[in-house]
Amino acid sequence: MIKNAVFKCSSERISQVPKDDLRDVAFIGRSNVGKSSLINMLTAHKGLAKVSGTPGKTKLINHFLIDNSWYLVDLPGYGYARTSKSLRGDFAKIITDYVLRCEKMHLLFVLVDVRLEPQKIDLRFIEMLGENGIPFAIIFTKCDKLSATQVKYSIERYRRTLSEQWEELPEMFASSSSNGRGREEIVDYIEKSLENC
Ligand SMILES: Nc1nc2c(ncn2[C@@H]2O[C@H](COP(=O)(O)OP(=O)(O)OP(=O)(O)O)[C@@H](O)[C@H]2O)c(=O)[nH]1
Ligand SMILES: [Mg+2]
Repeated sequence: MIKNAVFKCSSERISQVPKDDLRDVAFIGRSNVGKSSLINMLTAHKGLAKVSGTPGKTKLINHFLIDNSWYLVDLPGYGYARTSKSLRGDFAKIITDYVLRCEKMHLLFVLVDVRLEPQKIDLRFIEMLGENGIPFAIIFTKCDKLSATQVKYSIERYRRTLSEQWEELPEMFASSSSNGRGREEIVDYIEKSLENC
């Protein structure tokens, strides 16, 4: 379990991220999917990461130091039209630089809104991760907004879609920042993955 979480720094580019040996666990996904909310939920710190109903809230790479031993990293979202000037392909440079080149990154979670059928932009992002050999897990957000049956159906649908391209499917978690669903499983998974290397 996470005992302590403190804001460390915001970076405009990857040359500015903390220069220590601590590893990053990062969250990416479309704007408004719930990345910042999930960080607050996992750490049980309301207001640690800034949340907003308006997409495009998180604009920088934000490092939160966890138990003095690793970082949770809140990233800007993709798929938000107003940032299109800085887009290279579909994704802003700050995102691709971090995800493809930041050596601190140890584990990446791609967040997907459980209410939506698989979205092209998420599938493209996942494909880019595959092409670059970046391992990741998927977290379905906002599960409080659907019934248990609908959540199951939606996750199955995602599995089926990914199975068309992937032989091995990534780890998947159902979450809700409103009711805390998924907290233990996700934190356990992170802690095991940090122990294992
Ligand atoms: N019901 C419900 N609402 C959520 C959940 N997670 C996030 N939200 C809401 O979704 C909106 C966006 O949440 P954020 O955490 O700011 O999303 P983000 O992915 O960080 O967005 P950007 O920083 O703009 O990329 C806010 O209004 C949140 O309250 C959830 O699990 N359940
Ligand atoms: Mg955010």
